[in-house]
Amino acid sequence: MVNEDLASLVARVVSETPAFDMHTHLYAPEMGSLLLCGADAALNFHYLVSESFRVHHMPYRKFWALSKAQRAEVVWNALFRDTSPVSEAASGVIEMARAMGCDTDRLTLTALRETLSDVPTAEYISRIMNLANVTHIVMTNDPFDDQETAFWQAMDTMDKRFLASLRIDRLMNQYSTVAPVLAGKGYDVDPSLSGRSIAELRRFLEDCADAVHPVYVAFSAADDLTYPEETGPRGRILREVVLPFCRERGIPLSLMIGARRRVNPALHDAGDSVVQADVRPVESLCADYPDNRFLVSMLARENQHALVVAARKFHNLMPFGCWWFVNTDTLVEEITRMRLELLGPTFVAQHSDARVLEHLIYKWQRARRVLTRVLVDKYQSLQDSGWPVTEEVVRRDVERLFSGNFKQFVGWA
Ligand code: HDL
Ligand code: ZN
Repeated sequence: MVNEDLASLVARVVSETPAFDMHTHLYAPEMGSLLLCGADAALNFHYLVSESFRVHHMPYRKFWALSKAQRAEVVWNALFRDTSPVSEAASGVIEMARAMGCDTDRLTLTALRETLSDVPTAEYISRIMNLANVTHIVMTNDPFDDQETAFWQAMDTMDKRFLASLRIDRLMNQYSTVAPVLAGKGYDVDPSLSGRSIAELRRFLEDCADAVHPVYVAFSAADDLTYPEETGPRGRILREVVLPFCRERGIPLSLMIGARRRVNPALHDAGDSVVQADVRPVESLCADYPDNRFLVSMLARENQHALVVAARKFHNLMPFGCWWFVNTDTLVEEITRMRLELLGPTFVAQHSDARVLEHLIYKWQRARRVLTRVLVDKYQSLQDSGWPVTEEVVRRDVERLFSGNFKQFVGWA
């Protein structure tokens, strides 16, 4: 029997505890149109785009020929008029609309467009971060995205609530393609990693980090990440460039494993899928590099348990968030229970992966609802065993799960 006082205490503390959103696709407002917000951006979110095709079955070419506003209309009609918005992403639109003041009992696309803003002013950003109770937002910064790097020189003067991470998927997974791009930027590298390539790749990472001051370095992989990796350039770049760079810079490497890209290319960003991967390379990396720290998130539900067990073996391994296809109420609850039961409150409970500013609202409301449910259950068991569960210990644990574990892991001052 849950003690109502305990349930309301946990709910209040979880609600009051700010979150440090350690993985998003948001950008500082000074980076212009890269920071997405507003109704049309929200309805063009790739999760909703892919779900809408299951309803309207429009030819891909016809859909992509539409304007952003027209695509938003098609998505709205499919997911909010012709069917019920019960999916994670569709119901999220209703939640954020309600939080922003819409009458959701008669919500229209027009009302949504009038209530949300397409312009991310400082006030609008603060309003949404306050609603979501998020204090910091970690961006995903791609050194090979020229539209984005055009802003990098000014990074130091940008909104301090937005922090950088260095996302090096293209270096790790498409080195033969980026080698000539790097050579064109003055780095003496070649596709076979001969000559000064390794030293120059290290200089490239140092130059990127000097510009954006990343809190971590990240790359994603499908199920092809092996370690030691003898074939292809990724193994050498990882061992001889990235790991020493992270160790000497004192920042973790984030491995995001299980994303199989462009399974349906016609869906663009919505065309990626999931694949079950092997956790053993993660264990071997943690074992061989005890002075490196590894943030790890895996995309397949089937990998979650082995990742948690690996985190029991290696304290330089920090599982984080419930990523993308496992960021659903059902799987977030399953994963959070698994982690609490095997790790205690020593992991990063969630990240939003927000692509649109207003996503912060529903993704963190969801995260708080699920964490509250799970923590009430766990604290109730403790209390039933006679252990004192005070507001102080609940607040300490939730602060760790929402920010402290991450900040400590990345050496946040
Ligand atoms: O690779 C990633 O960081 C993923 O999060 C992808 O960006 C994915 O498209 C996404 O937005 N997931 O939420
Ligand atoms: Zn992401």
